[in-house]
Amino acid sequence: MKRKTSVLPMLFTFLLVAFYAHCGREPSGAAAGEPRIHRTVIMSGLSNPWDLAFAPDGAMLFTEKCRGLFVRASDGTVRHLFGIRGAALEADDFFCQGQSGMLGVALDPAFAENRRVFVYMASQANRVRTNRVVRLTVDETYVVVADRIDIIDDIPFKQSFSRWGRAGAHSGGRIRFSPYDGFLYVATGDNHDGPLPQDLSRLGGKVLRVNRDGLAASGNAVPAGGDPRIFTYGHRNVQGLAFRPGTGQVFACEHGPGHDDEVTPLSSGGNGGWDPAPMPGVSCWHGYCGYTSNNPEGRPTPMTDLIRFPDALKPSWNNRGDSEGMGPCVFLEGLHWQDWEGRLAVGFLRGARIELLTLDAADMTTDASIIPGLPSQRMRSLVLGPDGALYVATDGGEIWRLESI
Ligand SMILES: [Ca+2]
Repeated sequence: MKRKTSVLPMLFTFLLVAFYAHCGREPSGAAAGEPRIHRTVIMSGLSNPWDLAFAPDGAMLFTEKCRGLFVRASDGTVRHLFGIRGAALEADDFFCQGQSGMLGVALDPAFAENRRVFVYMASQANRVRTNRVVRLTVDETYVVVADRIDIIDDIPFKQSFSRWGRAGAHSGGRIRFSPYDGFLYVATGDNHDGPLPQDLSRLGGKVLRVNRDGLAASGNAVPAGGDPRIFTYGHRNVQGLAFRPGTGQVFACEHGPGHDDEVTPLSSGGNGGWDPAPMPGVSCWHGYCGYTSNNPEGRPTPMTDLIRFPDALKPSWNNRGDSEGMGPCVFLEGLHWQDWEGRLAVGFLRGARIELLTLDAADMTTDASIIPGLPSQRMRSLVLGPDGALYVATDGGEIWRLESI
């Protein structure tokens, strides 16, 4: 008797194989040697979270642009530490406008002993408003915030609306301690002010390098007559700072003008080559040629002008052709990242993605790929947690934990 063949077991097997194949691709589409990424939303409903930092006890400090500094303690409790009314320490001079407000946050490398927290914020303490780097102390229970000292109080702020945008534009705002030299690096912006990035007497359009009191770091090689707190100059609007594992090389991730987002390895005293001031014979609205041309030939103002500044800092990577709002960046560290270990993760705002850059020994980018499977969100902050996971703050109000599995 001929045995009857049922299609049901075959169909079941097919569906089972298809199911596991599908699971294997989700959510990251990992290739051999690449990690799969598991994403967890650990906070949501926040108002423009801008930056975060982890304490050794597991607490996560984070900023909201228009409200101030918060902590999510290791037990999940959230407290408002500093900023508008209701915070443990209120700041009457704090305000938010345009791209400015409470931006970067960094913890002292010796936080466990000295409990010092640093934030970058807009202040109207003086008639001419500025961005400031403010130092605070917070007690071990995250209830008492005290000892406010404004260690840098003279970072330029865009005072009013212009043809190029609103007040508060291009304020920079990322602050990071280098684990290699121990200094605090501070990213500032050009304020839509043409001469500012190449003006060595003012702090806009720069990367600053200071000690914990805000004084110039030793080894800042700013040209003679310049402000000694300047580490590099000639920047547009640096949004990310990262330190390469192993060498400590500092990188700036910089928001471009409609073309040319840049990732640049920095060296002390270097000129980033951005000069949006009009050259002789050129006229630009409000004296700012950042979106047009600063030169008689009509070339778009370059992010790195190697014709006028042949010794300018060379970018490692240029998101050529279409600025997509480069924002934060951080190196992935740890063997759990597999093939991604040592890559530079770069977040994009309008581009709504995270790119991974592979760098050679000379800090130049040899390959770029996208972390697959993530929702399209404006990526505002990227930080490695003490657990080795990558934490992401989005403009949409969420904080994610990206774990490699
Ligand atoms: Ca540049």
